Amino acid sequence: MKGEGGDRDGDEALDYDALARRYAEERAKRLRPDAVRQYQGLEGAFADFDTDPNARQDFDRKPVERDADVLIIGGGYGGLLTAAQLRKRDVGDIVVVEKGADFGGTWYWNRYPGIRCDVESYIYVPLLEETGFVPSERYAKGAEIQQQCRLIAEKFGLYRDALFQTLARTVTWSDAAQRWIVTTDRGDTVRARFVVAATGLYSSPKLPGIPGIETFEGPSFHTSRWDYGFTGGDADGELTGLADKAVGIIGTGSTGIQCVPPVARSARHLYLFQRTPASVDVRGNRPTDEEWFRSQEPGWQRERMMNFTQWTSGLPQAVDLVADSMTDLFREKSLSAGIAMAPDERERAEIAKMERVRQRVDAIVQDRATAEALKPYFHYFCKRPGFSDNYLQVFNRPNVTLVDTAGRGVEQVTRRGLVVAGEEYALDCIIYATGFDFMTSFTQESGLVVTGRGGRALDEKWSNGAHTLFGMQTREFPNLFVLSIVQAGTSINYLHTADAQSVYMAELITHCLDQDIATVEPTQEAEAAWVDQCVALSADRLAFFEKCTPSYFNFEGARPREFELNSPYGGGPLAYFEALEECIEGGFSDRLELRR
Ligand code: N01
Repeated sequence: MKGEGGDRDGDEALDYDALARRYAEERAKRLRPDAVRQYQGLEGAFADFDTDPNARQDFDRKPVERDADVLIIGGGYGGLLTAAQLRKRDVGDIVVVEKGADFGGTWYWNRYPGIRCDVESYIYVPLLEETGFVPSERYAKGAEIQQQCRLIAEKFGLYRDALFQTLARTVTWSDAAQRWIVTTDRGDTVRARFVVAATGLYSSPKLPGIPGIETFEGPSFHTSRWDYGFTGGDADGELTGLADKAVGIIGTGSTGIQCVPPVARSARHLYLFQRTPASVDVRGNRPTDEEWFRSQEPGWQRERMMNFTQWTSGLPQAVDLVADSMTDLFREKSLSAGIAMAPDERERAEIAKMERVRQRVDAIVQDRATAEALKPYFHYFCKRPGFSDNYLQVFNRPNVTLVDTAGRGVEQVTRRGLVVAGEEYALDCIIYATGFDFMTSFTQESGLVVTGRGGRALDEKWSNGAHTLFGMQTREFPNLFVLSIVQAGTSINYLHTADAQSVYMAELITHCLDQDIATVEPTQEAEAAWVDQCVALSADRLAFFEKCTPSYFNFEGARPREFELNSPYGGGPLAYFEALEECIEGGFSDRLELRR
């Protein structure tokens, strides 16, 4: 097979040893002693980067003081799913505290041009059967995905008690009241029986610590705070404000490859600053066949989600319902066996896959030097795989320059622009597509100060990494749930994991409310056993990521102790879902201490 999809027949002829050496060399070029410390958040000197272009700046309201059965921090999909499952079980008294001015979370903040889901929308966008929403395309635009968030909030009556443009600050357990006392930056106090911290996986944007970053005189912003006031247009592109501008984008991850094409079409000139090339495979988006969509039998969405997670967990099924570029990887015999495969076999399979991605670059990009610079040399799963049918094509445009930094990154930001290899590129605007803090520290990313029983700080308990049952609960912090993928089994479709977690939380909370159970927390033994299991099962993952090019997946190539503890559950999503179901079916008491 030849062409844009690459040459599968040529895999046998690959020099695997030479490529493995090349991967190791490329990794070595990118390792830095400051690892994750090379980045900085949008605070302190960079607080200006954190203004919300979609919120009312003059928004004001009186502080709220009230009780609630459940307080959910975060109105993204994690919080919405949990609230929806609770409502389905008739839990009425729910307050959602949300930093943004509406529901949506990731999809509220990220409105950059070109934004879409990278997992098929029919399995990514949850509760489609409940709201009746039909995504217009297979990989839906961000605005549609946020629209579904609003529909869920409306359907389950969540607007009435939501506190928007509000940051939860402290979450403190009161043994006397058997409640969490939650305070916010608007002076609110909510006394809640249960707290769900659904603060998101990608909610803490980061900027690169490039010297001089504060000196640039033109506009600059992070992709999750896109400034349409400057660029003009909207998420569909046509950024009319850029017609006479030289724009610099830093970053070529999933966000970079989505926002580069619309900027390239609109700007006078686009300079794309690349440290590591992305792997970019075929996307194949297409409009939804409404007749097909409406002919689906009840329960179809969960079935489709499960089928995708089974395939992408290396468990081939009779039928591949999603059948896209993502499951295609796992349909290839070599990779479908990959999960249980010997490490060297897996390595060869991934090298072969990446070779086809490199062949695709050659098939699309005309300039040979640019094509060479765009070829990724790392194992396919070291980073989240990228898919696009218009990203590589932009490098054939006369108004686009790839500034490859040979793995070193941008050297300096000046008043006028960016410096690479001693050369200054004069720019009217700099856009940072540089990603988010990820699995580093829950308290740091969420900004929450959580204090449990006896004044124990969560920060302190988790100072060397998380200690949880199922990634969601932790002893000494009764009635608290944290929604993340740390110590949780994660599907490539994160919303499948969030769905399973929301059902677990809703079942447990409802059980406690119905049975007058005042507090619930993991037993000492259950928590220790889960942590031990997570550590034991993380060995393969750690060995794999030791060979990977630096990224947020592997703490930028460092191996801190937290890596073992802050990893996803190594048993995979299917075993994780089973463990949750078993716990629900067993009435919770095997692993949890339930006190009246
Ligand atoms: O962030 P990233 P992202 N000089 O961390 C580069 C999800 N997502 O926002 O690779 C130059 O992946 C850095 O370079 P390098 C998805 O899960 C989902 O793109 O580290 N460059 C890299 O290219 C995704 O994985 C969707 O060498 C510098 C980039 O910045 C996650 O969000 C859409 C640099 C950061 O890439 C994060 O993706 C979008 C420097 N000094 C995102 N410092 C969906 O469709 C950093 N970089 C669902």
